[in-house]
Amino acid sequence: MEYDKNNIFARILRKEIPANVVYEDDYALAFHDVNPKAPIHILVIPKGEFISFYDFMETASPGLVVGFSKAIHHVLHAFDLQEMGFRLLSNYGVHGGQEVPHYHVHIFGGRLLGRMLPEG
Ligand code: DGP
Repeated sequence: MEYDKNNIFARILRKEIPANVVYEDDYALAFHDVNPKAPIHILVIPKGEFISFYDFMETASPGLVVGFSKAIHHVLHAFDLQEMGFRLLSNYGVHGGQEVPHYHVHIFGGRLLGRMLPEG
C-alpha cells in the first residue's frame, strides 16, 4: 500500500490544518484526539511517511524509532500518567480498524479504562 500524502495527519504535520498540539520535537507530533474517548486522549504521530506500526518498523531509521518512543514517554510524563496508569493503542488493517493511514499511537488516561477490549 502506498502512503497517502494527503491523509489528515500528514496535513496536520504540514500545519495545513490545525490541531491542539501538546508536544513536538524532531521525531514526533502529539495532539489531542478530536473525538476523545477518555479524559486524556492524545495521538502521537512520527514525522515521516509511515502508514502503520508495521511500516514504521520496516522503514524508519533506528534513531526515529527511539525518538518516537521517547516522545510518547515525554507525553506520558507531561500528563502525569505514570502513577494512575494509561493505555497505549495502535490500530492497523481490517481487524484493527485503522481510520487514518498515518501511523499513530493513542494515549488514553484520566479514568478507569475498563476491560482491554469490548466483547466481540
Ligand atoms: P484510528 O482508528 O486508530 O485510525 O483513529 C483515528 C483517530 O484520529 C480517531 O480517534 C479520531 C482522530 N482524528 C481523526 N481526524 C482527526 C483530526 O482531524 N484531528 C484530530 N485531532 N484527531 C482526528
